[in-house]
Amino acid sequence: MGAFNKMDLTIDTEFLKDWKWNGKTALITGIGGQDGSYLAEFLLSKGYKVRGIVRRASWPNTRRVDHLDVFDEKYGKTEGSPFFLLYGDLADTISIRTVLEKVRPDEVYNIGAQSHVGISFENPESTLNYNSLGPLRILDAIRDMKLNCKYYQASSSEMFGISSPPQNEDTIMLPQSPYGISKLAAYHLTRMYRKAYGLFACNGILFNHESPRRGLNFVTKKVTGAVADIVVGKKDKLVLGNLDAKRDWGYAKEYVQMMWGIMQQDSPDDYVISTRETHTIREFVEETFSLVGLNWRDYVVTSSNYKRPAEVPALLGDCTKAEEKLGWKPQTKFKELVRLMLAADLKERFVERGIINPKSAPANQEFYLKKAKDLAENLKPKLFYKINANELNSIFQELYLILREKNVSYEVTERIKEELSQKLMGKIVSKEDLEKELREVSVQYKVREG
Ligand code: NAP
Ligand code: G4F
Repeated sequence: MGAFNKMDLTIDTEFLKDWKWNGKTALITGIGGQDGSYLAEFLLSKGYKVRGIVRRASWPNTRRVDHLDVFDEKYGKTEGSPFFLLYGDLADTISIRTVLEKVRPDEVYNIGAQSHVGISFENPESTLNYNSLGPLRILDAIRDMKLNCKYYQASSSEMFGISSPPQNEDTIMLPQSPYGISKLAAYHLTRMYRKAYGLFACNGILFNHESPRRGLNFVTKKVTGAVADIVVGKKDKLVLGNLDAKRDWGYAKEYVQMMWGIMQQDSPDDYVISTRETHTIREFVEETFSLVGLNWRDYVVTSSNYKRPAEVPALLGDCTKAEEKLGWKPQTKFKELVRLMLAADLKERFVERGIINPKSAPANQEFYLKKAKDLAENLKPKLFYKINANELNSIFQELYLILREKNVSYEVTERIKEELSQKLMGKIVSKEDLEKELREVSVQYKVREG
């Protein structure tokens, strides 16, 4: 419970005490991820026995579900236990078949994946292995082992790529990343196993969904985490990539309920789940900073390091089918999502820094936002420069003047220029840092000249 409390503002596990089996067993791949953890909670609350696949890691990768692991003392990893984890890997066919044989699930939720689009450009091969061949391994094992179970595939709005918004189940899919392509292959495999072999296999085409449990290197969590860091003085800037892309962001805790809803229909099908609202990354940033009374322009710098070789410019989901057939109605939209993510990060930082006592930490968002505003009032933002060729030219002009006044030779001036170029090019530095560098160079020069 302790570690987990750091991620959500509040968490209720009381329902676990009254757990009663509904007769069904669910297997979740990627149970240790954002969605996996919410889905496990949701299915347990519905009386499912939940089994999760985790892969071996040298450092804990089960933090998001440790609070659910409360049954071992009573049951161990036995047939009767409401919840336990098994080792497995989407790249390992043997492990998948072994787990399926042991668990014999009624419903399989395949939500494990290499889920980061940016990283998929750097690791395309393993991304396709986990995200495309992983589903194939599971689908084919279900077919071959003649398991009587339903299959959910975590498909993604990233598959739409450059197709114009709004996107729905009939929109052409033109993915822009190895990740998008890997998910598109899995989407088609799921449809093919449904058609060719009659499997109850469904795709949930989910648009971006976020939460306090979101991975740290996705843009929303990066922004809310950075604002919390800035407020407590742990950070003084936030470096981002493309601010112009638009995303349709919803709340993960609500989205996982639709994963289940899709599996409860009479026949298998594919559904878009979204909020029908889209916002730029810039708007997300602006909204987060403004909640604590700060101007984002004082803290945010952009860098090509976080830009992708190809981008999905605009996502906006048309979820009419899910509304009509599943009764889907998103409750948490953009502004509320930003608030709840930021409040959770603020709570974590305040506890970490001893600003509040974890034992008496209140559960309402307003408390954290108000305290953050008070703290932010005293912040003095630094001015940051991203040093590029233009910036260097103006720095050198200043330097030439200083050095000329001191009668420094042309050769020494050029050497200093070279040194500074190497040190600063591509870096993001504050005005203060820049002045310090220039001062250091002139001192260095005096020593050399002396
Ligand atoms: P996440 O937080 O990154 O979780 C992914 C999970 O998959 C992690 O538990 C990870 O384990 C596991 N995993 C990765 N590679 C694996 C492998 N080879 N074998 C077994 N497990 C593996 O992702 P999420 O946001 O919860 O997303 C859940 C699913 O929905 C993913 O398939 C994602 O692609 C898809 N999706 C997400 C969104 C979204 O906005 N969140 C939208 C559409 C679709 P480790 O902890 O060991 O890495
Ligand atoms: O938060 P992101 O990394 O999410 P992205 O690429 O939309 O993918 C997420 O949603 C998909 C559904 O559409 C999922 F299938 C996928 O698994 C994942 O959950 O980036 C969102 C946007 C992008 O346009 C990116 O270029 O934010 C832009 N961005 C700008 N600066 C950044 C950053 N993204 C990240 N991760 N980090 C940045 O610094």
